Amino acid sequence: MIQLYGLRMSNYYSLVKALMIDKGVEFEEVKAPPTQKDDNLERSPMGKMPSIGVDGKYLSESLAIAQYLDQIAPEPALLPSDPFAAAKVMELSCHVKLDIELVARRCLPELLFSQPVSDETKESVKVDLERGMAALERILVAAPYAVGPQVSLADFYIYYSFGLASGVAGKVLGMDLLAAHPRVKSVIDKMAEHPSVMRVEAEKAA
Ligand SMILES: N[C@@H](CCC(=O)N[C@@H](CS)C(=O)NCC(=O)O)C(=O)O
Repeated sequence: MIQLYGLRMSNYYSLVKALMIDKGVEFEEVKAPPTQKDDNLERSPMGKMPSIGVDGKYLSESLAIAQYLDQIAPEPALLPSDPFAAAKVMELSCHVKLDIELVARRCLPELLFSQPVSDETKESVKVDLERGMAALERILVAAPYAVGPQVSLADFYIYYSFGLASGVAGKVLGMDLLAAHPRVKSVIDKMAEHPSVMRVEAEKAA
């Protein structure tokens, strides 16, 4: 049995939970807010969520956890079997994570904690988000999933990154991040109907 540490409100926690459900891996949820306390740092060296526990050992970072899950429970696969196609899924996931979600995060303190971010930060986030969206458009297939007919890891990163990124863009930057990107929106809408995602969202709302 794997322990999943974190809180349901976290997008990356939700992503890992959806992957575990998809793969039929047995897990239990352990409430663990992000802190700099020793027990949390032992699980996650930056004190973030999520992390998982496996036989008394710990692993953090959603991408590393996803790779681990794909190896212990290969079906349904998160990556195509062709090595180059698999690397393209990782490429897309990295761009979404680093060039969109992480960029939007710079404005998260204003959205979540009413801690205003400077106009300068907002301007730079807007510019960087536009650049990240353009990058995503260049490599997105959206037919109907991110890289083609099958769900892959990239679809989970898109779904769980845009919840945060679109919220920040709309509420803090006054920007509709998806308005000019109907193909990205179609992938998000498709993933909203994915059974594991539906269960995660329902349990989050409960
Ligand atoms: N790169 C990490 C990011 C995890 C992350 O940013 N988690 C957020 C919650 S969604 C967190 O713990 N934030 C608290 C903090 O940064 O201290 C991953 O992919 O797992």
